[in-house]
Amino acid sequence: MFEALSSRLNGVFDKLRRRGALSEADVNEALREVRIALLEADVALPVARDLINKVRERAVGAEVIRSVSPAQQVIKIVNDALVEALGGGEGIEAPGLDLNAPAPVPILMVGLQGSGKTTTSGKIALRLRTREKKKVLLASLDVQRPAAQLQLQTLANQTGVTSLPIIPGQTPLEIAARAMDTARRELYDVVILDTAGRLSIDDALMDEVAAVKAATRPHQTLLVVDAMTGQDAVNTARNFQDRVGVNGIVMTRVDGDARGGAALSMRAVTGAPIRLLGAGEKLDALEDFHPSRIAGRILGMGDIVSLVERAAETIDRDEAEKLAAKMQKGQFDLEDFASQLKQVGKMGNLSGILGMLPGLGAMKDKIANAKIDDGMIGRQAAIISSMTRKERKNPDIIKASRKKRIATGAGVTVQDVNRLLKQFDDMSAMMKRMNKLGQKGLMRGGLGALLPGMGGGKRPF
Ligand SMILES: Nc1nc2c(ncn2[C@@H]2O[C@H](COP(=O)(O)OP(=O)(O)O)[C@@H](O)[C@H]2O)c(=O)[nH]1
Ligand SMILES: [Mg+2]
Repeated sequence: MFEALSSRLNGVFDKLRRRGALSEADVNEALREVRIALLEADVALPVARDLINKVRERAVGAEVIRSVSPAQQVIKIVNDALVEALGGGEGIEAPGLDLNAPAPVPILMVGLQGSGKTTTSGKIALRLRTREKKKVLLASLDVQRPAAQLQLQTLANQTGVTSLPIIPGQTPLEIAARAMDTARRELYDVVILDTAGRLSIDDALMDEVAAVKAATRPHQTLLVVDAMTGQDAVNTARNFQDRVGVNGIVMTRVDGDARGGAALSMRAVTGAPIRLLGAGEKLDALEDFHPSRIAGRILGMGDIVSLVERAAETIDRDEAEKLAAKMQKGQFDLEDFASQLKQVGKMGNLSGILGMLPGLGAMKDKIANAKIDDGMIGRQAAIISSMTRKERKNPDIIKASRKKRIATGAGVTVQDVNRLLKQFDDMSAMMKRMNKLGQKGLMRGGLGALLPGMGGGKRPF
């Protein structure tokens, strides 16, 4: 999400930075371009207009134009306005889920069909069970699709939480009442009520959802919207807010290439904060929504905090320390290289990771052209696993016939094998040079060498 917007804005700001001194006209011209970029990213018109007006008011002041780095000031003002639009501000880090109510806390999931309600219910259940040690009951009120209740039951099994037993023929209201009864009797902390969606807004859906809401009085009514639907997501949200009333939004499919404007419009249009993001089909692909980090990502400043958090969750610390020690002693071999690749692979989508790195936002296109794709890691790993243990420990013995055998085994060409070996050579050489720089330099060198075209290596395959 946000790639196009991010690269447009970076273009505008690069131009501004090159100016040096800024006149009021320069700022106005830049803001006009920012406005176009926002609209192209599907930000709702009034939201874009307000944001620009706010920025202009703050930026056209004499201090900015006379300051040492006027462009930087303008960017900072745009950043702050984006954070505000995203629902953040002084002291607001991330709204997250609000469970601050007597147990059992009811959470009602609403939204259109296919927006991701059921999947998100499972994700929230998993997170509450594992991170917060909550006792969670999942209940499907979806009597529209025959398999819907079973879908939730399966998710409950996968996440290790209980789902309300299915009684065929019950109405959503009856199921909701039974869920709340069960939760009170069996002392659940949280009850997640997953409702049926429709393909589009209709009265029957709204009435049904409103009735369930009135009967269960949920502490959180979460509207689930699909980021890929852009402006429609905003219209859907407005409708649900008017007719049902929601106090939180979950935006799903942010792992896709949505333009992101909906995220920027939601707060202004509905008054409700985006609380969570769905970033994939897997049950652990749920993220808190951090306005300031997202703004940083949009402005190409990189979301280094999220990156470090993700790394801390996925990278095996012992393994990393072992590798670092080996690097320092110059004993790093292809087996270690493969292990490093595996760690990077575990962190997920490579371009997603790159997007979080500061300064790389603007390089996105270049990276895309260099065709760094996630398959690359897999192919490199395949090449290394086609080698014998001896070859991995001592790559120098890999000559023509061995290369041919390895390439055939990995389903790649001999050139691919050569490229990998060259990359490994570059990396080893760099490590030796960096030994003097200590750990920090090493880590940087390690990552750089993994990203051909940016570090020591050559073109990726
Ligand atoms: N890529 C991606 N797919 C998602 C996400 N959330 C849900 N899905 C998929 O969207 C489809 C519909 O989801 P579902 O939860 O059944 O939607 P519901 O009709 O609102 O209950 C399923 O195939 C999900 O795997 C997400 O964050 N990213
Ligand atoms: Mg569903």
